[in-house]
Amino acid sequence: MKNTKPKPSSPLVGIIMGSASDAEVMEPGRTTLKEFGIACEFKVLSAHRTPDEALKYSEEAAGRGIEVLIAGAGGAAHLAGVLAAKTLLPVIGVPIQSKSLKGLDSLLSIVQMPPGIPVATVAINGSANAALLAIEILALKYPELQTKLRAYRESMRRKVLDARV
Ligand code: RP5
Repeated sequence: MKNTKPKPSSPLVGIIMGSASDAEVMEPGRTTLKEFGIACEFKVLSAHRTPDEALKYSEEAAGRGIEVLIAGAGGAAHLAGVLAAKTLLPVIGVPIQSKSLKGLDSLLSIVQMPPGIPVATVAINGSANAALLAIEILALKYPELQTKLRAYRESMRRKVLDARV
């Protein structure tokens, strides 16, 4: 029978970042997944500093039960594209705000993938939205995530309507 309930202990999402210096920006993604009861892997792997390990991770991710990848990188940010090249899993890229160009370099590097290998791209430093998009993808298979997403949106709606200004 098809498994339609995510197991809290087995990671469904891989959050990969190009440097330990990206961890703070990627943390809201991990927190968001946790709030929805989704376990994830949270790892540093670099497309240029550890290319072999990054490719191996991507190649083996689906076989280990990962269903969506999130990749954060800054500067000439090719990590998401490199991971996407080695897997059929959906890959969501998070452009990290860089010092010299404020993340515009990261954004364009990730969003401008040539045809054939797609990478979904969220806002600069948008790891929480990357996690929400990953949850929406997972919700196609796990109906309880749809229920949680509806409740999440309702709580946002309530906050706006109850705002006192
Ligand atoms: C990229 O270079 C990383 O994703 C990071 O955003 C940026 C800077 O890395 P560090 O020099 O801080 O390690 O590879």
